Amino acid sequence: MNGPEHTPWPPEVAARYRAAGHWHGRSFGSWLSLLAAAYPERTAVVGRTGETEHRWSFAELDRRAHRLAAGLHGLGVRAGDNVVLQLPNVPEFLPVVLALFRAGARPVFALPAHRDTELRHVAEWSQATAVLTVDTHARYDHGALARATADAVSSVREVIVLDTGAGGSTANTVPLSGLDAEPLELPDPDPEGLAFLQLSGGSTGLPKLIPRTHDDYLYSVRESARICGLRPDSVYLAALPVAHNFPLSSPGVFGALHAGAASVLAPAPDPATAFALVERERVTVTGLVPPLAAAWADAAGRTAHDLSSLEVVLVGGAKCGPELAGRIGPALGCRLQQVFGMAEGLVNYTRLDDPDELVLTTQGRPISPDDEVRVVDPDDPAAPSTAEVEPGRAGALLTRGPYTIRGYYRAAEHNATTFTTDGFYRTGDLVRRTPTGHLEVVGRVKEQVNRGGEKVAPTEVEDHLMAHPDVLDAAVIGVPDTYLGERTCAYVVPRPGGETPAGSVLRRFVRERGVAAFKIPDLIEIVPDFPVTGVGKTSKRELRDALRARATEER
Ligand code: OOB
Repeated sequence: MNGPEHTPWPPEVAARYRAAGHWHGRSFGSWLSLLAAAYPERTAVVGRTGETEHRWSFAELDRRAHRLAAGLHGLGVRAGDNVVLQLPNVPEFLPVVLALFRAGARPVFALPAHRDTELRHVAEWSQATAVLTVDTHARYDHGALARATADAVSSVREVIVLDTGAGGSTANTVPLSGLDAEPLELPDPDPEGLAFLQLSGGSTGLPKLIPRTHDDYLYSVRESARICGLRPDSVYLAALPVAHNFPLSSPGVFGALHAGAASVLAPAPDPATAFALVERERVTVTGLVPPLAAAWADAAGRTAHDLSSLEVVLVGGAKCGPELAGRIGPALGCRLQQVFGMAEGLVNYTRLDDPDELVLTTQGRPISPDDEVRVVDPDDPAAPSTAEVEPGRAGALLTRGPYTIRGYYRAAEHNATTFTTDGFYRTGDLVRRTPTGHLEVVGRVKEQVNRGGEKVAPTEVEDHLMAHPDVLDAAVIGVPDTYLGERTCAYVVPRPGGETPAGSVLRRFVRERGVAAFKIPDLIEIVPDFPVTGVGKTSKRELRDALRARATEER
């Protein structure tokens, strides 16, 4: 853990973004005040907490965020504090996040799927002073998880729990409902300062923290709302876990707020749950990962629910190929918008008026005219950021711009390789650029498995497997999967002279170490050794290529 919290843009670049009108110099708190003044009576958020249905107007959301900010302040939460947030799709998510912004505290957006190792890691790395969570969600006791995190990480002083009536551990925790106090005048945070930390999908080890500022994120929110055609009478359905960058801001619940539109928080993204909400709330727009889009498209033909309000469905997080892309619009009676984004910044959208050819075959083009995109030779890691491959050829995508970070949070060493010296982020994605500036994602150079939008860092899973006493070595790779696009396969070399562990034993072992379920290997193959392709030590990349070739042969 070293290096600065946030690598600022060079002053002359920041001045350019301000002059161009990208950065407004406004914090999220003052943004909400403006929205509440502009749309006081309009519905901002609809959702369910346990058995209770909530429907809050912009004025009510603003009021709650003010009172909660004062309550958090009363508890000792201060400007500059990091607060690990683990909430499912409950309506409280929005007032909580906006209250933290108002208090100048920074939410660290954990996903509901994260477990002990991830929570402990992010709490430690961010030196969080509090964890804010839900009592029980999907039969898992998040109160107990938060308490265990606080016990393990000395910076964490408070555990705050939203009571949904689902039970679970609340010993030594503060009820969220108790943080309700008369609004205070709190100093407005610096718009160019840190607003929150997102978790990276990661390709090496545990997730990195992504520091986003008020100015940079609000720019991407405003432009996303515009590019996705949101209006005050739009209704956005947050089907995916709302703390993820896609349903948060692409255009997401923040984009909906910006447009004066309502956000409906779905407790689960399956067609049965979501279609009922689409019909009841007259949902106009939502965002889905490709496997869900496929499930929705399949289910649409059989449903009795009225989906006619749907206008736009965004699909992204993982590659949506032309075949699936072609099915979505006709099946759901809406326009498809592809989105290729990353929590580090850059977001690409196909535009609503793009020709079908581009919408079906590309993942969109950048939000901003000031997003700089370079497509470079992937085999030359030292390639200067200006040496680009020939037009139309695939290459590694580098980017910098008004809402793309210049460095991860306190990760100087990692930053030195993930960013070029002139500030470009190495996305690790392989893309081809069309003459129109649209990007087609054709692969990846980073060590990552994209499991239907959920990102798995192979080394993280390998480390868990190698902690087992009977495991000598492990290598995790992605193998093609018709539903998820890819799923994980762990190749495991047993320790000589020991027991050969069964796959089910290893899966349970990894689960019990406390990791998100999507990281538990889908397949486990026990192998006597790893194929060696050269002389001496096999590189990870060669190993993966050899295993992938073998997996393909065996299919
Ligand atoms: C989104 O964000 P992250 O941070 O979970 O993951 C980013 C990575 C990208 O670097 C790329 O490898 C992959 O996810 N990805 C796609 C994709 N969208 C994301 N790969 C192929 N096709 C796509 N359409 O996943 C994210 C953030 C904001 C909006 C949408 C997705």
